[in-house]
Amino acid sequence: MSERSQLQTGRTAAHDSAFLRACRREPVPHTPVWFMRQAGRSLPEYRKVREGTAMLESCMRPDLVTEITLQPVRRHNVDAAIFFSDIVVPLKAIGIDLDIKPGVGPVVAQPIRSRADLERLRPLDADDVKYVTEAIGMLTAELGATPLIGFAGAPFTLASYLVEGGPSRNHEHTKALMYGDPELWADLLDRLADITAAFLKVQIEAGASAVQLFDSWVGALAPADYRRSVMPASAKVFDAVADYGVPRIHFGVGTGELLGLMGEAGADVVGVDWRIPMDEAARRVGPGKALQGNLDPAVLFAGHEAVETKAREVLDAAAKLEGHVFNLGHGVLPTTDPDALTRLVAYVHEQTAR
Ligand code: 1CP
Repeated sequence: MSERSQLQTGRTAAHDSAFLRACRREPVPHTPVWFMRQAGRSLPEYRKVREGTAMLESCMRPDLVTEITLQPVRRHNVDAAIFFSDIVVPLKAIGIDLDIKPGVGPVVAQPIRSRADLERLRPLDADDVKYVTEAIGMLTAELGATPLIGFAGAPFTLASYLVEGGPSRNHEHTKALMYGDPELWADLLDRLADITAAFLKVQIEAGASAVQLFDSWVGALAPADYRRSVMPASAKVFDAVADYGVPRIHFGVGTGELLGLMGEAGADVVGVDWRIPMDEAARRVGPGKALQGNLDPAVLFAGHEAVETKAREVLDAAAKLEGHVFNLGHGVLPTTDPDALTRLVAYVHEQTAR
């Protein structure tokens, strides 16, 4: 089979999956479930295959990426796989000097804060990330009817790592640039939008059935600032991949006040953290979009009875949604008991079987 027809077969096989149907707001056989950060972290089999290989190096090895992406699908019976990579991979691929430090996260050697620094952000070409295309080809062949979610960091969240130089609580350098030099800020976000769009296109063209834009830290902004300084760049990313017709998911943490605008930016599915109930989130997002969420990841430490009670609350609040993808309100915490995740998937499937 040619590469192209293999890709068509992969996406066609996944087309009627519960996950893609829910994203399209079509009737589903059961509420689909997947977990942000399901690949890696809490799984002993992940720690084993990662032994002796640095995080970024793992992301560039198609054999490892394939294995790590498949691990949670095998173990938990989730309804979708998420591609194992990181939001900073495309930045590394265009030559930004950065590393992912264990226990810390992405660290950038020379933060980007001036107009001259912008020149280091050249456009991303598919050839810069051949290992991504290769890994997704291997993965879709293995996954069959299970859809693969591709992802990227949104311009604001990427900018926050680039401008701060690493993880940040208050994003003060990022906000200083945003408020202090709006023109430079807009140019920075525009360049990041192009890089992000190119990275998502590579993943879709290689066979990803859906994409998620992670704007993890954008909840640090007020709605007016989001609308003025961030939304145009995120909207550019969503527009750039609209014609592929694959569902586009948009997620951030602490974004209760931004949900309407995040939907407006162009997503088909809006991710919700655990701070507001799903019915209230649906009211804020408005009609015509599916929602994803929103069990507090910390609930998984409370024992199965509590997990069931809290998962039932999520399902009840989501009962009238046009489309619901069950997920956590943020990523799986590293010390989570993997069995708690497996049981949660089974519980949601059983409770929602139609
Ligand atoms: O979801 C999955 O299972 C796929 C793998 C994945 C994803 C979707 C990884 C692997 N990273 C991401 C996205 C990502 N990376 C986000 C958005 C999601 C979120 O909000 O959690 C963010 C903000 C990052 C940046 C990042 N990379 C952090 C957070 C640092 C901070 O600011 O607090 C960290 C710790 C990393 C490293 C990383 N990425 C992925 C893994 C498995 C790890 C840990 C690797 C290690 O140290 O061995």
